Amino acid sequence: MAFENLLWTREGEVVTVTVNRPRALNALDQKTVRELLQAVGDVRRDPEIRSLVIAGSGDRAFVAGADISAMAQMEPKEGRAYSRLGHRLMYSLEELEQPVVAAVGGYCLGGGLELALACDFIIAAETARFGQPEINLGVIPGFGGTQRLTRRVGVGHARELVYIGDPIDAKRALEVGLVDRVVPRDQLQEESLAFARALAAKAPVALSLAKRAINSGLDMDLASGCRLEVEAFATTFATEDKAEGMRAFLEKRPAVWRGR
Ligand code: CO8
Repeated sequence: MAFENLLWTREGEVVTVTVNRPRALNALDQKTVRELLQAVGDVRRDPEIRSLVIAGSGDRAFVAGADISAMAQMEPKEGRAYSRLGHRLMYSLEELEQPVVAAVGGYCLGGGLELALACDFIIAAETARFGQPEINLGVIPGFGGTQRLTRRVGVGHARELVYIGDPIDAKRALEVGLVDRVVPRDQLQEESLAFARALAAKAPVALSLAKRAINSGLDMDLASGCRLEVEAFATTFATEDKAEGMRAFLEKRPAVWRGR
């Protein structure tokens, strides 16, 4: 786990990956995006890891966007490649079997908001600020913001954030459904970890199937999504955890999940 721009910490079944470029407010250059892809791959390959938290180092930012000094030099060809690289990262988070929590303190802008939107949950400090300011740079969101933001907050709020580019505070982000909960800044780390631990304590196969059904279902019509759910539901019946979960209920004791 040797990363230049990330910190990797593990506490039991929960890993925290922290974007660590505080001098650039944790802006995502290509190296950082590649390292995040590698870190997500490391989590995917380790079934003992049951949930992932993504955070930003320092007090000021989660991630203040893609790296503007790098993008300033880019021609369309490099811009396309950078955008594709970012999309690979966001898909890798959505397709990860383990649930992912974004712990957002400070600025969460542009590519940083797109990173948070690819996570299953967004927990925000009261001091967090969210926005898609790309319009003010003469570009548009390029790591999935026009799509995932719209799916998350609806077309009206997404248009305003993307067309106007002004950031919103955590309270407003909660009102529009962009974030899942808001906590005091000094409790962000502990609250995010506690939530990740609660996720880690659930039946892992069932949770990953629920994640896949919800994420894939978002792109389907209702009937196709329900067919997907039937198959995912049936798959849980082939797991040891299903037998254990129901037996434990009937025996009035807590279940012990094996992830099989
Ligand atoms: N990229 C590179 N460096 C950054 C970024 C960034 N996104 N954000 C901040 N920094 C750097 C600053 O340049 C500054 O560096 P230095 O000290 O060397 O001058 C340092 O971080 C601290 O920033 P500020 O001095 O500006 O701090 P302030 O408190 O005055 O302002 C802000 C904080 C409001 C967050 C301000 O820094 C800002 O507006 N940052 C840019 C935010 C932004 O526009 N983000 C969107 C970028 S575009 C994007 O994310 C597109 C995603 C899709 C990419 C598709 C690929 C093609």
